[in-house]
Amino acid sequence: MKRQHNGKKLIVGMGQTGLSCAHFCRLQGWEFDACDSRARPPELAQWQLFEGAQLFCGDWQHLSMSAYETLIVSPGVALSEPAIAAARAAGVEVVGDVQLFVDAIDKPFICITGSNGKSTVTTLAAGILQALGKSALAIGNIGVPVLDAITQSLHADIYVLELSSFQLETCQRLPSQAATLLNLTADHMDRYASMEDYWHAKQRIFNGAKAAVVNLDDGYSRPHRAISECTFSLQQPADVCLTQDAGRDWIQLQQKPWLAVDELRINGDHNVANVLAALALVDAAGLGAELDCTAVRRYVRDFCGLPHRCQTVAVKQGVRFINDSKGTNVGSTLAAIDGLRVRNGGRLFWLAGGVAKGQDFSPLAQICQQRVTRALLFGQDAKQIAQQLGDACDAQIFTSMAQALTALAPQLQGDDVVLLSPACASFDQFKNFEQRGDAFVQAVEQLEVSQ
Ligand code: UMA
Ligand code: ADP
Repeated sequence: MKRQHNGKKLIVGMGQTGLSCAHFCRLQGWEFDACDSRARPPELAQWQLFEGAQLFCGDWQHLSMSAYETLIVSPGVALSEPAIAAARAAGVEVVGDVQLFVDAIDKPFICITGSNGKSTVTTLAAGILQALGKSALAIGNIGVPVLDAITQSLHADIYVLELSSFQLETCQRLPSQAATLLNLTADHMDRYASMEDYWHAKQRIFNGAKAAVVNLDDGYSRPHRAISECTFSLQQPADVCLTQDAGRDWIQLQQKPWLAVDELRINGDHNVANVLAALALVDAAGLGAELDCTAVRRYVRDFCGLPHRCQTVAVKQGVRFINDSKGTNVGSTLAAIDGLRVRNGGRLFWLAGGVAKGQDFSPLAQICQQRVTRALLFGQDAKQIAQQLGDACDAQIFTSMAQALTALAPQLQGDDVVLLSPACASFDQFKNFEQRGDAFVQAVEQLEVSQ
């Protein structure tokens, strides 16, 4: 027997995604209620403006989600939540904002996921498309809920979607022009049972894609289904790769040197890989023939990266301070340390810590042994990190990042590098990674470094 529903949607999670879903429901003329497990979500005042919507804040275990026709679940909410799982088992449809968006638009789009490099590749791909004269818009996990593009009339010829594994969990079919899973290293292990489970969520990006952009340097990047491929690699021949010409490394496109790597302003090998990925995406989306032009070359050459990603924020008495607050997992921090060039015998001091998200930090031990003079650890899981690094490098624990910097300052000398790349989420001590990065910049500004 078919269950009787009340015909309403329930928006689960009242953060920025939830709000965008509420505006979208209004636009569609759909009735909805909303719930959040926090007693007072910060955006409550905005929610109270939606007449007729019931708002349930606080413990939702007694809320009958099964009474609703559809649950529209925010990415931060796990689908394994008992109330959601029970509703699903009772036949309630469970969707997310990305599926609603994709079903509603008639414009082409490309999709990007991966453990690291998503925002950089998303920005680069949108920038390259713009340099080609398209009105391209970067949306999604990058910080703009996808449905805002509809409710706020952010029109584009082509959308570039950054998608997290959380967002992909609620996607059934994404008929993109091209999709990529850039790389996979452990992250969000508090939400997934295993790496395989995490990989399965990420692989949903290829369901319905016309073409896949594959990173030949990462085995996890290959799609689970047969699909047209455009490949990229730093290490081996691929559709978009590196080549040598006249003693210099070049980015190679369509079998020809396209731009010399030493002309790029962005730092680190991982960012060269990000450039290759963005070019491959635009190529796979059918615009490869147009890439051989000055406007795109100039854009790629001048792109200097996004804030909070391996960004030099100050040089004091020769000491370089680098903000990589967006380094929120072990894989990203590995790439950040590996890509850093410390000059003239300077030492590397590494600041890390926060919420571990179930990660194992031992894969950092080897690079710490080779490159890091001292790890300065702070926040909720500092002790766990120290234990898992073992005796790979000297490690000290502090209650806060600011305290660590203050203690370090008198020991710094010319050519030293201080890198904030926490390998952890920030929400034990900060609102988000941006606030953590800003706090680092502010603390560095006030720091006295004597020679
Ligand atoms: N909530 C509950 N119960 C829960 C969990 C969350 O009620 O068990 C509520 C919270 O109280 C809050 C709301 O859900 O009110 C928050 O929703 P959310 O966590 O889904 O976050 P949004 O504010 O909607 O932002 C989300 C993404 N956040 C997450 O996936 C955690 C943002 O990515 C994204 O930019 C935004 O949608 C727009 O698409 C941030 C992120 O940290 C940057 N992403 C992770 C990452 O990049 O590693 C995946
Ligand atoms: P995401 O959106 O996936 O978090 P970002 O582009 O914001 O990725 O970069 C986050 C951090 O990940 C950077 O600060 C850097 O330390 C690291 N990173 C960036 N690109 C790569 C890559 N291709 N491989 C490994 N690590 C990377």
